[in-house]
Amino acid sequence: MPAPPPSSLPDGIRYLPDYFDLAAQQALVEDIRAVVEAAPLFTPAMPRTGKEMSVRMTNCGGLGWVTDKVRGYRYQATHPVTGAPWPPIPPVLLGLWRAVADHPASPQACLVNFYSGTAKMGLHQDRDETDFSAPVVSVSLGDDCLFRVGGLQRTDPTRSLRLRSGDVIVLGGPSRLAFHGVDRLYAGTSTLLRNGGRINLTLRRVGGD
Ligand code: MD3
Ligand code: FE
Repeated sequence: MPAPPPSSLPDGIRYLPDYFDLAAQQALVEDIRAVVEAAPLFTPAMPRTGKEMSVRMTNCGGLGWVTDKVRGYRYQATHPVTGAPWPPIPPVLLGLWRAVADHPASPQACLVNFYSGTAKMGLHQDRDETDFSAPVVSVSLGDDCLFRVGGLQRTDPTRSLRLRSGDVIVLGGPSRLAFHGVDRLYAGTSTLLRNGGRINLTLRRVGGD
């Protein structure tokens, strides 16, 4: 029997493995430590049920993505616990956007996801933005994870990708509304973060301007 054709990534996804070298990853971690000092990680909760997510989050940029039981998913200009404005997006991430996003305007939000060893993120679409013409640009730091991406319907077939520290993915065009999630971490695969775990950064345009 002939081998099956290699499964390709959905249209519009650009995978840039090892985009950041080790020194750049270390510098980014320092930038994110400063963000987390100004804007502590919070535990997001699902709308209505109030069920807590296993990923902890914070943001930088003019807007940040937050969620809680009562008010649900949304972008807002201030931290949900401290009430302070989000710290600015580190310059290196603005440079990354300019280099890979192929979009004229700067990112308005950078969501910082922190995964401990057992954290995961169920299959979902990112659709709390109003401007889907801009891509989402993602940076992975720390332990490897198993990332999954499908199509525009939850039941469409999915592809799995092992994301490693320093990898960048650009989710644009038809992939912008693809279902995706993180099935698991591979603990102990990176020494970048002193206490292990994984950080994912997503640069976004929110719209409404
Ligand atoms: C595919 N984060 O924050 S990043 C999220 O690794 C999120 O923390 C995951 O899903 C993480 O919403 C995945 C890669 C990613 C981000 C946005 C996408 C993939 C995407 C939007 C559309 C399609
Ligand atoms: Fe997402």
